Amino acid sequence: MNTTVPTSVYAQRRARMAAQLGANGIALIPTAPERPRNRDSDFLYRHDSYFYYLTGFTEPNAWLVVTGDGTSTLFCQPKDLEREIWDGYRLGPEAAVGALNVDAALPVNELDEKLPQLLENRDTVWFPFAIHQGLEGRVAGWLNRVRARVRYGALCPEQQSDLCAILDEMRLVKDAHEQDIMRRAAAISARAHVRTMQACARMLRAGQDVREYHLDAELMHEFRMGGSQYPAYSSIVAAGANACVLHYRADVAPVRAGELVLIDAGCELDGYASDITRTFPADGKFTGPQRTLYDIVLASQEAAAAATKPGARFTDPHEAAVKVLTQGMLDVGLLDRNKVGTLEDAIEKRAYFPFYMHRTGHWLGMDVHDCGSYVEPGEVGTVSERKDPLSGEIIKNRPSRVLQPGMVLTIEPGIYVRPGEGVPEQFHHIGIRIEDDAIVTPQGCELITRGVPVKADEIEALMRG
Ligand SMILES: [Mn+2]
Repeated sequence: MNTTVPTSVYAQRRARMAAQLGANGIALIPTAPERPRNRDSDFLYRHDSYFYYLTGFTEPNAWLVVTGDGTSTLFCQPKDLEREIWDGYRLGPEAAVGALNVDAALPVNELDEKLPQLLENRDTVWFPFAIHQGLEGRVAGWLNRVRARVRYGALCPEQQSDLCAILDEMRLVKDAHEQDIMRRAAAISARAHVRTMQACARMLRAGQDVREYHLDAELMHEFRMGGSQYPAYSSIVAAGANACVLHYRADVAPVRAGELVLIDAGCELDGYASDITRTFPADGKFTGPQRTLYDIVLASQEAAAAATKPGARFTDPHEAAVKVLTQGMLDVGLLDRNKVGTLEDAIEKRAYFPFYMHRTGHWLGMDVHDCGSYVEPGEVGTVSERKDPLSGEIIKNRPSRVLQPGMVLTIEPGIYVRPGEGVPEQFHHIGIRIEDDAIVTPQGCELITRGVPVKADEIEALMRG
């Protein structure tokens, strides 16, 4: 259970959600299942983000039921001394009412008996669609039990609605408690990147065999020393050419002096993710071509950060980054002016795409790719069509989300150079990404991950030891 946030905060979130269910609505929110890994071992347990957002409760086998009048009922594991000896402490329904600030708590083994009663005489049942395998079937089973009682005067809900539509909008704007946790998660991750860069240079200076997994271990050390429960996603530690594989993991490749290392790693703290990428020279000194591309990526990130402010669209930072990246590609000969034309032509034709093939950011929160619509809700009907210049497919454009204070997103431009016809050899196999986490503020944005330096000179200074 998270004790850093007062239980009243979760109660207020439940009340805000309840007010949107309709007077006769009811919402069902299960937490995540435990997942077997092999034989009788489970994967490390991670609660469901929606459930946690509304309860702060981290035990498995739990459900939250909220009715339109604002009444919250928790179903959780009953106290069981024998199970607790093996698996650990359980809060239990009796203590849960006070500890979690809910109106009622019941043992989870009574779920199938109690749910049909709770669903009776409601008009709409809300639950997260397409998140929990088998949930739709369980809801159907409970509704059938209600229908069997129609001849006794019971009314059965006639509508099912996606609860994510309500919760995604709420989660998109982070309150002060969430921002505080995210700043602390970001600070731990920043320290982990600093530690890892320094360890890399130090080990190479000492003549040691440095592998990607050694650097992964340094990250994990700092995450856990900072109190983080686990990484927010599988850390990417990519030495040399591996940086051009976007979803590479930390593997066994040797880390060599003269090559770059790309690390995309962030910890999860009390249910919230951080997400940082740094690219640094393994031995602490950029080569000329590495530095040239690095400075282009950094300039594009600065342009994207400047475009991250209230009233701007979610796509504005991406467009700002693409402009700087494409200009840089033209300047250094990655793109040939004679073939792609002016900067505007190159952007229009998406000529940068072979070297920059992903978006410049995503929402960040409890999930590393957090929920929340990227389309402005009031403008979903405003559709324009264009033909993608590369695939030829028709793309429907809807107005992108307008940024507002409290939204949190990453800013992560990059350049990835695979060898190809006309690609200058000095840049072959260089992959660079720079990623920071930004909270949109009333004035602009706050980069919460700058505890780890980002300027090339500062990285070199840090790695000199
Ligand atoms: Mn990211």
